[in-house]
Amino acid sequence: MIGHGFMGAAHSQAWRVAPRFFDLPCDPRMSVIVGRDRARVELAAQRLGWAEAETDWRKVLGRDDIGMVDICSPGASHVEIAIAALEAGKHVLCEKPLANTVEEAEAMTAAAERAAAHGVFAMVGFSYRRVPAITLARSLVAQGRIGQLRQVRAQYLQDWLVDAEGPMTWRLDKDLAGSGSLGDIGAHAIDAVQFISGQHITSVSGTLQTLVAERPRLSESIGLGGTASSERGRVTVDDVALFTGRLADGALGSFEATRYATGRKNALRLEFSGSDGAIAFDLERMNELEFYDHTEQAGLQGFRRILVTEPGHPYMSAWWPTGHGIGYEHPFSHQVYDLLTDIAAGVQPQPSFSEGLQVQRVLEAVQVSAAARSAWTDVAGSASAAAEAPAT
Ligand code: SOE
Repeated sequence: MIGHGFMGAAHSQAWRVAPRFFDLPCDPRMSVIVGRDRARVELAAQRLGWAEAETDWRKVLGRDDIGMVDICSPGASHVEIAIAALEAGKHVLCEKPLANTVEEAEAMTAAAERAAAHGVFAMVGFSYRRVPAITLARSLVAQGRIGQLRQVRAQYLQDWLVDAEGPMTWRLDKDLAGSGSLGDIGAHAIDAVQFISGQHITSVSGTLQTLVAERPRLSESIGLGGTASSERGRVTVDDVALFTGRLADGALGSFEATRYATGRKNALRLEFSGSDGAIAFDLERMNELEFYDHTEQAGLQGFRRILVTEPGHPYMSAWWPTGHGIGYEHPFSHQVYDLLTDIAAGVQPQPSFSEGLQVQRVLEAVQVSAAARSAWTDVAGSASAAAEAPAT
């Protein structure tokens, strides 16, 4: 594993837990965790359950006992590490967004395609695809339960930046993170909409805005620790991303990603309105899915709340008795399960780097549109995108 911040901790937990709840085709060993600072990475190894700590990821790639590299470091590092790992014959799991730019994502996708020809696979970590309610939503749409999709509403709302004196972090630095709310959480909204609808976004019209231009720097600018200093850092990313998107079959979507939605902690809200029904989801109530069946008898129609905790629901037979919900961390274990199962079967795990690249193209189209005062902008490659719906 490369990186030991928020995502490093979440993925580590999944590597520890998945083998105990799922029948995996192999018994993964948590060998080495890599970080730049020796003392901190050693502490992380102990806390997160890794056998060894290392400060140079290149050394790890040369080892025969390493079969997979899990990249949880800031976006700017993804391209170099992922390509080197694939070329060294290691499978790769890479956190989203795939990269900081479309060019980087293209290079990573090309490397992944070369590696796949030799049975070495790469996957991008859009973990919310493995929230059982989201997986269920996708199958309801695929079964035609909402009919023809006409409109989508997608919001990813957080509020951890509301305090204007909150510290700078790498997530506010374009050189490290690529973009702000757009790539950090908007990427999830884009992937979830495309995954559930089975359609790509083909064109967008967007606006981006930075709300707080400067923040106090911590004595250490990357990571969780550090004390505030009097020095101030410039926020170089968007704080709010708003855009309209057209899906391949003509449905219209509104998208919002912000970390300034006071009171909303981690609300990925999705609503799909179709000719025969509708689906609604909110990550703050992640064990529930709302479904409205417009074909039911008039006067008795209404959104029904499905508690997605039955053993027959996706992934749920591995966990607790009916009604005993799961949390933020569980989809990461589902991700480990699917990843290892597909690799063992010699099948490309989803989402592939090529799907990560397509999301990156949507992000870029929003940026291009915003720079042109919201001019409608095609998502690169979207002519063929209509024919290539996201894979299951
Ligand atoms: C990881 O999947 C992630 O996107 C984080 O990078 C975000 O910051 C988080 O809030 C949602 O999950």
